[in-house]
Amino acid sequence: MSDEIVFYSNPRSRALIVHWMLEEVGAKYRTVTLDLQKGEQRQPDYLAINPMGKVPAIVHRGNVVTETPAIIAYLADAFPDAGLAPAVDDPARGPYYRWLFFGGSCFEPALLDKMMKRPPVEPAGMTGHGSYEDVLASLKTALTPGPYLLGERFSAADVYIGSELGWAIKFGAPGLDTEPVITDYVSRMASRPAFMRTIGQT
Ligand SMILES: N[C@@H](CCC(=O)N[C@@H](CS)C(=O)NCC(=O)O)C(=O)O
Repeated sequence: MSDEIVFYSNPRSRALIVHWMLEEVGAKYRTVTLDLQKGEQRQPDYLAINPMGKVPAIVHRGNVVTETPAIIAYLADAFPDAGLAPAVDDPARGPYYRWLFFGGSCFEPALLDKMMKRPPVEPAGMTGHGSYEDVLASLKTALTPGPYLLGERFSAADVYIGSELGWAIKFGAPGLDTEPVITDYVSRMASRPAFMRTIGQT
């Protein structure tokens, strides 16, 4: 069975996060670009891969993986030589999972609430992702003193959270570009060679 990863992507989407991760781990991959405007993500061939009709998705050794943080976690484990996931018995495995899941379950929905100006859901305690302000405060604490979410160690969680923070700053999410702990972190991420390859700056 081929070891090549098939990467279903669109360059103007969350697939960029997976693209960066593929470059970080040094995977051999082939990109299939879907035209989202033309609805290629809704064609039967692709719905057989991801019934959600969304990118990104990967197929590796016959395994389909969808959902950006799941793909990131899968690649970190599939390419252990890249050292982007602490081992299961490493004390850093807990914080690693914590921030990887926090990205998808708290940061992203809180950010979208804020950007879309959605009214707060009542009762507030039922909202699993809490408030945007609490999410940002948690991330600032996690990144202090840094330089990474796991302290001195760069991990796949940084690929996910770093990408989302970079996106959030680019699109003017409040409370970010005035916070050096956040802006320095995002700059650190953007200077990684794998990230620069992803955005075509090398
Ligand atoms: N929960 C998914 C979200 C993926 C997603 O929303 N992808 C968007 C692009 S960023 C998409 O494919 N949209 C096309 C559509 O829904 O028709 C993940 O984390 O990967």
